[in-house]
Amino acid sequence: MPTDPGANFVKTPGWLDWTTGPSKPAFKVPPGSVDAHCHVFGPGAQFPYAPERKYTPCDASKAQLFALRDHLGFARNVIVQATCHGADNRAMVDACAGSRGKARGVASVKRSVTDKELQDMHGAGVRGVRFNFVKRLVDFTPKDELLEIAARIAPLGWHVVVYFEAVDLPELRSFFTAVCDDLGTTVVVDHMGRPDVANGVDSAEFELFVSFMRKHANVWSKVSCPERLSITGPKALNGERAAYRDVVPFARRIVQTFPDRVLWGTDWPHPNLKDHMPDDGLLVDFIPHIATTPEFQRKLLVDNPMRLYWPELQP
Ligand code: 0GY
Repeated sequence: MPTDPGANFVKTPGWLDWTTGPSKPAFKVPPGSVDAHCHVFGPGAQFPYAPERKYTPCDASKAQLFALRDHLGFARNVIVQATCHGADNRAMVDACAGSRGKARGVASVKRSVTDKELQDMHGAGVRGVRFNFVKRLVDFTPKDELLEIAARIAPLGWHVVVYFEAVDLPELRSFFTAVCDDLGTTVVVDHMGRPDVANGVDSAEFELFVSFMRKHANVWSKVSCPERLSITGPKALNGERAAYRDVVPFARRIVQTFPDRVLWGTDWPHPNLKDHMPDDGLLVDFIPHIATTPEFQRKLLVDNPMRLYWPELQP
C-alpha cells in the first residue's frame, strides 16, 4: 500500500498514488533485465523531502520498489534521484545499499559536494549524476556549475543523465556537446528528450534529437515514459495489451537506429501524473512493440544497462 508521507509532509493536491496492484505483464523480459529508470520517495519520516521541492509525493520505499522488480520479472534497478529530494541523496543511496548489489544509482549534487562524499556514493553504487532542465521541476542551476560537476565525476567513470523537454534542445545542445565531446562523458537523455508526439515522428523537432544522437556517439536515450508523452493514452485497442500506441513510432525509431545506446525503465512510482496512473504491467507490454526482436530486447534490457551500470560483470 502507498503510505502517506511523514507527519510533516502533505501530498501535493491532485497527486496520484502509484497503483498498488500492477498486472502481470504478458511479455516475459529476458533473464537479467534492468529497470533503468525508477525512483524511491522517502519514506518522508526517515528521509525528509527537500525544502526547495516543487511537489510532495506519497512515500515509495525501497522494499516496495524491490517487490515491483520481482513482480515484473526484472533482476536489477537503476534508481534515479528525484527532484523532491533535491541534492540530499540519502534515500536513493540507502536503497542502493539495501539492494544486495541489485541496484545502482544516479545522484543529484551541487558544487559543494566533497570528493569524499562522491567516493562514498560510488561505494554505495552510484554511477551517474542527473542534471534536470525541466523548469516545472527545478530552479535554474548555472551551466558553469554543472560543467564543473561533470568534470569532477568523469574520473570516477560516472556519466551524466539529463532531463529536458524537446523545445529546449536547441538552446541546450552546445552545453551537452561540451559534456560529451570535450569531457568525453556519456550523456543519457531521459524519456527521448520528451518529444511532442502531436508533431509526428518525422517532425523537425524529433529529427533534431535523432541527429543529435547520430552526431555524438556517447549520447544515449531512455525510451521510457510513453505514459507522459502519449495523447491517445492507456486505452488498449481491440482488447490487446498495447497502450500508448502513438508513442511507439518514436521509441521504435530510437531503438532501431541506436540499438546499443538505449535503456528502458518503468519510472515507478510515476511522479507528477495528474490524468492517470499507469499499470506497470502494461508498460512492460509496451516493450516488444518498440524493441521488436529478441536481439533488440536483449540489448535494451540487459546488455546496454549492464555495460553502463555493472561493467565489472561484463564477460
Ligand atoms: C521522471 C519525470 C518527472 C519527475 C522527475 O525527478 C523528478 O521529480 O524526474 C516528471 O515530472 O516529468 O522521470 O520521473
